[in-house]
Amino acid sequence: MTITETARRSGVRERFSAFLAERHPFALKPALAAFDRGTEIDQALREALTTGLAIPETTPAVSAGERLQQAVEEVVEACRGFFRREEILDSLTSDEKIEMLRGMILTRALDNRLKQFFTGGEVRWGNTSFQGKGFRSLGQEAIYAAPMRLRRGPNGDVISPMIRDLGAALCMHNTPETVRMVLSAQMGKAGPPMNGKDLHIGDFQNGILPAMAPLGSPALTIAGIAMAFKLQNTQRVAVSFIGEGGTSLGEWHEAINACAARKLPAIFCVQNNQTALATPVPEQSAVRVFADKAIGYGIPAITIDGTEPEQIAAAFAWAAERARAGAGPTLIELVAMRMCGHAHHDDMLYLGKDPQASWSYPQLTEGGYADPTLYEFWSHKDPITTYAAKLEVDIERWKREAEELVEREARAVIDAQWPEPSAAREGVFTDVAPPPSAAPAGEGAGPTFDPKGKTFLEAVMLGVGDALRNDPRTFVYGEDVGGKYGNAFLLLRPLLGEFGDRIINSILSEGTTIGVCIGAALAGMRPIGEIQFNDFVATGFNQLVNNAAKIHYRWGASVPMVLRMPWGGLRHAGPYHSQNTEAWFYRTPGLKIVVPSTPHDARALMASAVADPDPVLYYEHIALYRDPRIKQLLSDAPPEPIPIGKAALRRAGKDLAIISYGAYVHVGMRVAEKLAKDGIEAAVLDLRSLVPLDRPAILALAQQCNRVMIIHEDTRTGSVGESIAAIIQEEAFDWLDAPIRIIGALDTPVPYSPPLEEEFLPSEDEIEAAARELLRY
Ligand SMILES: Cc1ncc(C[n+]2csc(CCOP(=O)(O)OP(=O)(O)O)c2C)c(N)n1
Repeated sequence: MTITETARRSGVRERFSAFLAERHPFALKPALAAFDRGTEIDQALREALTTGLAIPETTPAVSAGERLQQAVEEVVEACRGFFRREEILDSLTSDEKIEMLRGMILTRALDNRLKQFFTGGEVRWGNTSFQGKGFRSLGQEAIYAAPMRLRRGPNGDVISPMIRDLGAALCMHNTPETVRMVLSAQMGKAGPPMNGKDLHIGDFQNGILPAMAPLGSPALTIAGIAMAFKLQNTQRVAVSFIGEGGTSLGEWHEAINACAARKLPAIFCVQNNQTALATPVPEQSAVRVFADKAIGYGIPAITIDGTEPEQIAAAFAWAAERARAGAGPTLIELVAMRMCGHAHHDDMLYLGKDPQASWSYPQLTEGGYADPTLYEFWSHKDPITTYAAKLEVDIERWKREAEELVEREARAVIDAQWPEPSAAREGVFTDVAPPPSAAPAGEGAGPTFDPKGKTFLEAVMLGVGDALRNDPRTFVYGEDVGGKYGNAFLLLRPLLGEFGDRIINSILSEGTTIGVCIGAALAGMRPIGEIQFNDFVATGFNQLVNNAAKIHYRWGASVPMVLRMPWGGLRHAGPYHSQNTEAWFYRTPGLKIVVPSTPHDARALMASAVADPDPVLYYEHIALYRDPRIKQLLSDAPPEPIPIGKAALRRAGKDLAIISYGAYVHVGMRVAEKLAKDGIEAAVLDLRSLVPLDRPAILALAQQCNRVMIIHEDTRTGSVGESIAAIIQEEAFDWLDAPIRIIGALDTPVPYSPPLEEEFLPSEDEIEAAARELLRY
């Protein structure tokens, strides 16, 4: 890199010095010397920083020479980045500069109007005023500049604004519709972004991923979108924003690590505004600057004044160039200060007095929790007045124009309809098929068991193979699934030869597995995620229950992903490799759950799950994987998909209904066979799906048999069985001749030792005895 004209401009030397002092202080002297000589900086730096000392290895198997070389190259790369950003700064056009200034003005006008909505009582719901709930951005309007040089508009880059980033959203799509969308979000009116179902802003068509309250979660969605962009080879970039408080959340770290490991096209921005909700920076983290967090992930980072729009625009443009060139993610820290409360209701606590909406910063009074020294410092760095002064323009007219625009949209929001109350019931799923009626005996049972057939494990593999073959958008993502391995059970190994590039190892993080699948699904892929053992899904719980499950209801997007969940006990595998986690998700609206019990169903339900527009949890019982008793002959061609939500009557009968799913279907069948020897005809219903539940099949069987026993491997309390019993007693009580029996495992963790696990699980004998007792009732 040679020192160019750009680098000679005034101020660059000082900025270069400051940059080095911040990020690479020991390179400051040689780099400045090279700069002053006007030489090739890389070479001069390499010479100055490389030492000829003979040092032994630093880390086992790594020589000191290698380590030092890496460090030198890192500095050279950082300097290149600095000069590239200077070139970008130099290239900003006057139109772009005006847009940034006016964009910041619009952001503040909008923030002021949101505040007025909160205090003014203009919107009424019945006899009371509705203030809405919203987040303020005073002092942080320069975030408008971040997307300036991104690809804006449909099929462009995607940003994930944090709660106070309406400026960044405006920049992505600077139209009156976006202004209205922001106002409407706070006021919960009908229409975009969320038809009143959530208070966050977003417009995915225009590259604005709707924000979420759980602050770390969208970072993983961004990782998934970046994964999709890489697989699609589109050169698009995904951008995550978070506050410095949010950087303490694990999901954020997992997202950076996942993107760094695979050099995904992502940018991570931390907005350090000095306070989380009320927690100051020193109590949040011991880092010097938040950019240092990047060191742990092997990616470059910079710290920038978050009130300087041009610096921000250049930093994001540079990071986007790196991402598009395949160099992976960058971390950008913006330092500014929130000059208002965390949200409207907090203004008073932060400032000691509730401020009026205003173009200038409010006074901090005693009793406010804001730090007075910091507040004093930042009150001289208002990004709007500072930038207007730099550009030497009078902004009064633009302020009025922004106010007028915002007012027009605010009026439209005041006049807008409330959402129809019935909308509260709608949109949990993209697609809910009408509940199918109960299958007649035998139908849907699939081929009979045959020792020459395929195992359950092979059937799952075939199902995944069918999906990979049928649809190039499908890919598999999970821990240890790829490379030469093929998952912890070697289930995927036969597919590695044909689909190795689409069976991708995730980092060891369930949150990442799920979050990446969500983001990739939103970006047009058809991911099949895998949780190595379903017990570990707890680490990714938030992604399932707060992210995947709620997206369609909140903002209407489909999340067509499958999450494979190897599951269950019966193998003496202890409390962390045996659990039944289905009930955790059964009661979470927005997740579908399938629980195949035979090889045929496993393959056919995989086809349905992959084709489904909603997130589907696919539970595959580990004890069935290699069970020789349930092998089935499967055709080469993929089977007809089984509609999700359709149970199978495995055995017809009129005396007793046994309802089950997963491995316990086979226990139920064995008990039914024993009862049959005494002339008792027990029917066995295999649910196959838990969500949607085949209620008609359950109720029809209860009405036909008049006695019902629900058996499952899961612990009893709060189980799916208890829920089904409640449905039957509510809707088929008149047909019952006996109380419903639910048989599940003990309400304890799953114990390890064989005698303990046997005691824990419901046994065949116990189930048979309960059945006979029911029949005697
Ligand atoms: C996971 C999670 N925990 C807690 C909260 C409640 N909460 C909302 S904003 C906030 C502070 C966020 O601080 P920071 O990330 O620094 O962003 P800032 O609000 O300062 O812009 C908290 C604790 C939340 N939204 N999400």
